[in-house]
Order: sequence, then structure tokens, then C-alpha cells
Amino acid sequence: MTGSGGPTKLTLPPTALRSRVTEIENVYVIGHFGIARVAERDWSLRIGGAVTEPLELTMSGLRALPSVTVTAVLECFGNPLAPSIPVRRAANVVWRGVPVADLLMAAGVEPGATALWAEGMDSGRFDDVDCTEYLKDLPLEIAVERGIVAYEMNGAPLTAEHGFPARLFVPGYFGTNNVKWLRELTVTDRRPEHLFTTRLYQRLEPGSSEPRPVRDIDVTSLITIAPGSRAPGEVLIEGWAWGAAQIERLQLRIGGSWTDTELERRPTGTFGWQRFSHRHRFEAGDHEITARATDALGRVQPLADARNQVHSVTLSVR
Ligand SMILES: Nc1nc2c(c(=O)[nH]1)N[C@H]1C(S)=C(S)[C@@H](COP(=O)(O)O)O[C@H]1N2
Ligand SMILES: [Mo]
Repeated sequence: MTGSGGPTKLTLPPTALRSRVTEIENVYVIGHFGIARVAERDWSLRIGGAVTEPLELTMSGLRALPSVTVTAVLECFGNPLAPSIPVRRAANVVWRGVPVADLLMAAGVEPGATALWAEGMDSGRFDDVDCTEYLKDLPLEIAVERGIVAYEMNGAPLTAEHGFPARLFVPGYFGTNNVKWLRELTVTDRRPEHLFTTRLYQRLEPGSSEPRPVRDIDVTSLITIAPGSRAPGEVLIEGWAWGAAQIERLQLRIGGSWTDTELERRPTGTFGWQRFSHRHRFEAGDHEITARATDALGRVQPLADARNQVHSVTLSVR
């Protein structure tokens, strides 16, 4: 199974992300090898590696298992070849699927396993490298804690673009880990050498010289009101804030000074985005509004030079 054509990228403007749950047509799309078209009857999921009972599941077998529903952010790390440029590809989605924990429980994980490899059915050439599959590896502990093999987004079967018939989804992790057109999960104790595991989607964390795989989502926020012309008066400024950890504070900079906004909390152990809102009265003039989030671990969105740098919108009030 190969993707069709070259890389596929669909990015939506922030104003298309106003809904709490992003409509499927407003969910960005990334396919490094294009979009794989998979027929349900040709699909199965193999679970193997360091397990006592390797499994192979059909779609009807997967659907027959108990499922969970979680609302969580899907966010692209960005261009793997230019990782400091903010691309702001994000969405908040209701996912339904079978917990990885249940599947691995049925397969019986052998002692000493630390990693889970996830393989997609798409293949092709990316960054001048031929790949026989899309491959990611995850810490087994996190995959078991919150990973699901998802077959619905927002209550409907996955579309081909989003990984039909099933994909991995790990709440709190960057999109690159959420392998679409999933065909195999392998339990093991090491990292695979692969374009998408050890070469691309690596980052240098502050104070470290050792590249690390892109996993936890950064502290981020997005203003969703439309930029452009407005009449003088009060404007409801709103948007979303999210990250691997809960966002504790969302400030807006309007005309040079920072103000706190009203910010929703998110329930413990969940990874959906949090709404922020603030009413402000604008006089005639051009006004730049900037949003900055701070998470529960004190991490603040950088003002510049980072993929998760603050987002700004300019209003021309006349
Ligand atoms: N099989 C496969 N899975 C994949 C990819 C891919 O190219 N092939 N791209 C990843 C990246 S980088 C992102 S951001 C998400 C995007 O998911 P979406 O297209 O459903 O928005 O899928 C991830 N899973
Ligand atoms: Mo991505």
C-alpha cells in the first residue's frame, strides 16, 4: 500500500478553529507519502513482538471490543525540516477507540519491554529517503496509560485522510506519533532506526545537546477571532490554550501591557483544549493582540523564535 502522490498538507486558518470540537473538514491533514486508501476487508491489525499471544484483529473484531471516548487535541509538530517555524496546525477531536492497554493485556506483554512500535500502511519517498512504511515508537508506559487504537473521530468512522480504518492516538503527544492506517503494533525494548523515529521529528530541549523524539505537546495558545476591520467598541477576544500539562494562565497583551483572561480548567488526566476569553473596549487605531499561555509546570510560550511562539492578531478599529 503506497500513498497517492507526494506529501499532503492541509492547514486551516485559526478562524476556522472556533468550535470546541473541530469539524472534520476543519481538521488539518498531514500525509508524508500522500493519503493511503485502505479497504476495510484488506485491513487487519497485528500485535506482536515481546508478547506471549500475538494477535491479529479485523475491523469487526476491533469494533466488538469495549471502547472509550476521549476529547483531545491533535497537533502537528510542524515541518520536520524546519522545526522552529510555527505552523499552528491543531484541532480538538472526540476520539473513539480501543485502549492499547486492553489489546496488550490480551496479547500478554513479556517482562522487560519498554517500547511500542506503531507501523502504518503508507510508504514512499520523503526527504530523499525511500521508506517501506511510516513508523513511530512510543514509551510503552505512556501507550498503555493513554493510547487508543481509534476508529472514529467526532462520532463518524475515520476518513481516508485521517487514517481509515484505524489509527493510533496518544492524548498529549504530538500528531506525528498518531500513526494512521495502522497495521502493526510491536512490543519491544529498543528504539527502531527509521526516518520518522531517529532522524526526523527530533528536537533539542533547552539545556540539552542530545536530540529527543518529539512527544509531549508544547504549551500553546491560539486566538480565533478574525483579524481586520472593526467598529470602535467592545470586542470579545477568545481562543484556545493547550499543552501536555494543564494551562494555568492565559495572558493577553493589548497595547503593551499584559492582562489575565478568563480560562477554563481541564479535568485531570484529560488533554482537550481550554477556552480563554476576555472583553476589551477598543478605540480607533490599529491594535495588536497577543496571547501567551503558561502551564502547570511553569512553562511559558516563547515570544519569538519557537514553533510554539505566541500568536498575534491585529484589529484595525475605525
Ligand atoms: N501513517 C501515517 N501516519 C501519520 C502521518 C503519516 O504521514 N503517515 N503523519 C503524522 C503527522 S506528522 C501528523 S501531524 C498526524 C496528522 O494527522 P491528521 O492528518 O489526521 O491531521 O498524522 C501522523 N500520522
Ligand atoms: Mo505533523
